[in-house]
Amino acid sequence: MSERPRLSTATLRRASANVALPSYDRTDLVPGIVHFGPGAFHRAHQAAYVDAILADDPRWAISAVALNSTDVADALTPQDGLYTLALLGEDTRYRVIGAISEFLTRCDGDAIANRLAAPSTRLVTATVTEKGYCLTAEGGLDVDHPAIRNDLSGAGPTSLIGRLVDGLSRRRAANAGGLTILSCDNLAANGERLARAVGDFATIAEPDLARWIADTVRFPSSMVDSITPATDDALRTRVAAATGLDDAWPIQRETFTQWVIEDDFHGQAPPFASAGAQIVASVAAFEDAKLRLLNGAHSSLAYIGLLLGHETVADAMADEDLAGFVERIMREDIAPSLNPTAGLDVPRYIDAILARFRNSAVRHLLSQIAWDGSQKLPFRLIATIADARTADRPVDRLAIPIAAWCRFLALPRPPAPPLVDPLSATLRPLADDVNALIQRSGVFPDRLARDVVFRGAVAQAHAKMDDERAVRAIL
Ligand code: CS2
Repeated sequence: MSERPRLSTATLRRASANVALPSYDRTDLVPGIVHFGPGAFHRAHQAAYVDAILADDPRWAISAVALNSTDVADALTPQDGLYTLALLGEDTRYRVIGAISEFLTRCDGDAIANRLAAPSTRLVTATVTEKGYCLTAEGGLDVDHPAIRNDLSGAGPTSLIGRLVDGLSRRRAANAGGLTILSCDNLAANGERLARAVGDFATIAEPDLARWIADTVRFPSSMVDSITPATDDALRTRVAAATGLDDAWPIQRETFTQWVIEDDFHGQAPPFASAGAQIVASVAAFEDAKLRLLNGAHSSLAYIGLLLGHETVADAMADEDLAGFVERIMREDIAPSLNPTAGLDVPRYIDAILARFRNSAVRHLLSQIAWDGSQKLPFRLIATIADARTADRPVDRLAIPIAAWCRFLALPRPPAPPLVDPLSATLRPLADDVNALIQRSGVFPDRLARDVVFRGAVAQAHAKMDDERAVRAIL
């Protein structure tokens, strides 16, 4: 057993001198934000921005709602919600984040609805990953999704959408006024999609409420970016050695961070700009560039890299064949799909992303990025392919990561990493036949599923991926 004290309010003063600590008095905190999904990304990204504004206004603390597992609450409640953020670099820096003032879990249904209804709550944020939105391929609420069916049956809400509508209903009854609900997930037009899902649900469950929501609740979109590898024991050991305190669940991320938020708030917005966020009239161009270039390249590296036996993004980038392929797909296939009016210097943006991927201080597992391909690929690569077909640009190179995904699905496991995907039961039987996967998985929009040019390009790439040498040869 370690002799070190565990991180908590009482032990904070014993942290090593080089650790940055909350600069505000945590006893003053009032939760003004309800956040759904306090996983690693939220704790590395939005919570760090909130941490930076609490000294100016302690009424923006976070009430963190974990919808599924109670793991985070179990680990951090004994630490009074405190955790360490490691900012990875040649000289890794450590910062204790104090922005989360309470945890609620799926057992606290009433408390969650009350928080959403409280006048002190002015902002709701969410990082529930793509699958947490329960959307159909066409973008509306999937009313056949088991969680949505359950929530519409009145059995008590379980999904993000069900919980939001439940809380908004209570807020309206309490006359607590409007609210801003801000999606922080990697979905194109994330605010619009969330608004539509909440609106669709409310229209079925409580039509009057749907009208109230449309009039009083704002759903700005936002683009979020910071590479956040999952926590492992090596991080726990490094954090304990560097801070002098044991932390059950520290978080690590690269130093780069970006948050672009659409300026569409109900009432007062938190002063996130003072913490480095960009508040802009429209985030669409930022979202497209980030999802298609960074996340599209990430998923390409993951599926092709795993077939080539690589473990991390930095390993995959050290493979010149693969790094060259990814750079070409970004510059020659993805960049032409972006809206040129965005005011973004695309070549420099690509340079910066490639440099971030090469950062060997960040040990980002390809298997982590490979999760949930059915939910991620539509935003990351499939939309780019659909645009390329409309504009009559070639799709042969873009077809290669799709074919690699298909090969990845069919790998024997073990030794391949487990298949983590909400559609795994549908995908596995289709993975031996790339045409069946494209036509019957529900992942590809009808237009592409019927498109013989696209299907032919994927089938051709797929046929040439029998072993590592063959995969390398088509890059
Ligand atoms: C990654 C993202 O795991 C993944 O799928 O592509 O989490 C990526 O690291 C972030 O979006 C970077 O902002």
